[in-house]
Amino acid sequence: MSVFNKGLSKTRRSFFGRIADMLGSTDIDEDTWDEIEAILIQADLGVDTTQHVLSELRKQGYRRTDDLQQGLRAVLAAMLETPPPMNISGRPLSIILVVGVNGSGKTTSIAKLANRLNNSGRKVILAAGDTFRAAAIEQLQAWGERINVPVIANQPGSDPASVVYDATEAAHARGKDILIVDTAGRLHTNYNLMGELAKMKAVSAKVVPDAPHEVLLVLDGTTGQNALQQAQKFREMVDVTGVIVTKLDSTAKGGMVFSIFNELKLPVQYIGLGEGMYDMVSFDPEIFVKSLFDEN
Ligand SMILES: Nc1nc2c(ncn2[C@@H]2O[C@H](COP(=O)(O)OP(=O)(O)O)[C@@H](O)[C@H]2O)c(=O)[nH]1
Ligand SMILES: [Mg+2]
Repeated sequence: MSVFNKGLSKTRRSFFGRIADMLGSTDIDEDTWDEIEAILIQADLGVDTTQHVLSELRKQGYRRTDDLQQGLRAVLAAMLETPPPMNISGRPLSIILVVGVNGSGKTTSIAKLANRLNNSGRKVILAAGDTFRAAAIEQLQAWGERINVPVIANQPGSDPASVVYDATEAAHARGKDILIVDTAGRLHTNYNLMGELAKMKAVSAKVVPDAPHEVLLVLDGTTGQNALQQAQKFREMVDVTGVIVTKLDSTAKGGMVFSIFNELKLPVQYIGLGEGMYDMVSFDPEIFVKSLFDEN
């Protein structure tokens, strides 16, 4: 079983993998459409994306449920896209800002990404920009030690923008080519996250023109459609360039990935399929859809 296949087993077993059994091999009637609609809604594609899928399917004029199943796979696949290569040439220093609400999986995803890049020969350095809690800084430092990537940090409560500045200096001094910045994600009204992110962006741009080169939004896949609302909030604060969807291994709501494409029109760069260092894969539309339907 592939990483994809194993990681997506909850969504597959609860929904898409059952479609064949549910629909059987008969003529299509109104009940068929109701059943498909129910499955898509339960898999958390959201109302708009579900309606899009149904209308695309109805256009095909299928008569038999067997054809409908194949058609569904095709319509779902057509919504997805292979992510473009990230803009991280490393010349000069490439900066990746990672944003998202607390608990979405930012720090873990940063470690996984840093490890991938490091293993492919890139020279990576991390900035502990979530300075609100000591534990957040320590968590990134612990990962840094495990994956053998340096982490630039300051005292808890210090200005995250100055951590970013220090990290760019360190990156230059140590000949690193990619800086990944961890950030805080408290969406409280009395806390100026927008100001904090804007300041981190400004500091990056001052040191390296065009930085940050990528702004990756981390969305918790287990929160389904709520993650889409968070995404809208973050997009109002910062120019998001791509998405990492985490925790798809622990949810049956994997259908939310389709609405990210259909409604947010943002590329999904990676998906998280577990807590371990290697449990994050580049998003591949074909393998994703296949893994949602087929056991092998
Ligand atoms: N099952 C699973 N857990 C994950 C995944 N990514 C992150 N987590 C867990 O989610 C929790 C929060 O992650 P963390 O990186 O601290 O989130 P942050 O607050 O956004 O930095 C931790 O317990 C992680 O181990 C994933 O892809 N799958
Ligand atoms: Mg964190």
